[in-house]
Amino acid sequence: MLVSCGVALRLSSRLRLLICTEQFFFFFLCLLARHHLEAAEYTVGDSDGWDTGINYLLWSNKYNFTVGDVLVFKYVQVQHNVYQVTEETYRSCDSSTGVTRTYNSGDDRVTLGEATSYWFICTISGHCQAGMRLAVSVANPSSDGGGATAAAPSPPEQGNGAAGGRMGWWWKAWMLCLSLCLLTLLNC
Ligand SMILES: [Cu+2]
Repeated sequence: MLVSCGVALRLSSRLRLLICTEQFFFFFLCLLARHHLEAAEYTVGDSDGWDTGINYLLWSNKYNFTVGDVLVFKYVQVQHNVYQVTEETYRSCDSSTGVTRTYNSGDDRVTLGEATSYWFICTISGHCQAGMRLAVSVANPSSDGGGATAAAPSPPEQGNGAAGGRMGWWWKAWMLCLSLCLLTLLNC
């Protein structure tokens, strides 16, 4: 009787620890997920940064950009720059017209504030022609990848794929949380 009582007590304290741990991780995950769904930060070109010889069409097709996301252009300051331009200037690489903003810090942060398309080029001689141009289309966060996406450098089905990626991230985090809880239970 006494033994079974002790076991019950030990089990219940384990259970309490489990619930406590799980609540902590769930709270932590909620914070992370909320931040993740609200805005994401993308380093243009990932580890390659903003440079010649990189296919930025391929890069931008990997992601589903939503309003509030931030593009970070990283480059050696005097070697490149970032001009936000019109679609026409993006296509012609002629920056004598169609420039809406310029950046040259080498670590430029551009907030994608509207559900529309954005175009960027580097205006150092020959760089735009050599591939230093980027087009991104930005959707509203509430859209499920189709409707509100701006007319479109990237194909519409891209949206669903990237939304799936976000969901996948959340699911992985949830599984990690469950694994940690299980580990806590086994170790105590
Ligand atoms: Cu350049």
